[in-house]
Amino acid sequence: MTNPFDVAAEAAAKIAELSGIANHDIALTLGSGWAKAADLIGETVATIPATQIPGFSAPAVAGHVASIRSIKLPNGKFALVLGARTHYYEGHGVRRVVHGVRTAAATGAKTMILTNGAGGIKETWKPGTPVLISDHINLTADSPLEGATFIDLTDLYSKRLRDLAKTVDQSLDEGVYCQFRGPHYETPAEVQMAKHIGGHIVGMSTALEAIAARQSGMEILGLSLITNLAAGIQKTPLSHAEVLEAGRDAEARISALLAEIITKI
Ligand code: 8IG
Repeated sequence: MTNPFDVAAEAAAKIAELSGIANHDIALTLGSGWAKAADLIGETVATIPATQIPGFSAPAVAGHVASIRSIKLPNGKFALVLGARTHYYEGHGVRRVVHGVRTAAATGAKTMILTNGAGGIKETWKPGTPVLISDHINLTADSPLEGATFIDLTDLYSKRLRDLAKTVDQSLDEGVYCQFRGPHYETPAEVQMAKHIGGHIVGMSTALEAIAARQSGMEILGLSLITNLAAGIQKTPLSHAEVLEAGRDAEARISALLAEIITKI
């Protein structure tokens, strides 16, 4: 079987060729609600359909963009924007899930910003609230690491970067992200379980990606947009349409926030 790091190196070489940018400094995965950030952080140098890059697959969900962008930041650094997240629930295996992160590392990125849309367990969080991820609980029973690869996950979501984000917006709260397999949302009982084991945010991405980013030596910033209160916390049933709507409503504000954070990294 092909080594996943070789595929990531091939992907990075193709990005360098098609973008004309030999190395990137920062990488971002933009989840639902965060897509506009790409337009605010700098000048787009190249937009590459993800399908032209080795190892990427077309996205499964409407509202997720399938392109990879190279952006020149005001400070002269280059950011790689991955708009083509592969979710674990798509069933292509965890290698495909973390391919974007490994590709980002292979382009030279030292910082990985992981964003997502997620459900909130804290009742004080209204839909549209951005939250810093302080740690995670991986409930997928899977790992991107293969074989006897023992990787420390202390301070996985960099305290330094969380503090930096708070200098931009002091009102930013933090929480522990629980990754469920999905694609179904949780039952109210599962949300209560997540709460009891120390979770504040429920989602279907990010934790596996963060583990791979740590393995590649990147510093990680995790941001969730709370698009809905988790099942049972919110009294009405969850709908994907509402989730997209909350994302759209908050998009301009959180994208500006992210753009400002990036200039400080
Ligand atoms: I957006 O309530 C979004 N993604 N697991 N639960 C899970 N994922 C989500 C949710 C949610 N909302």
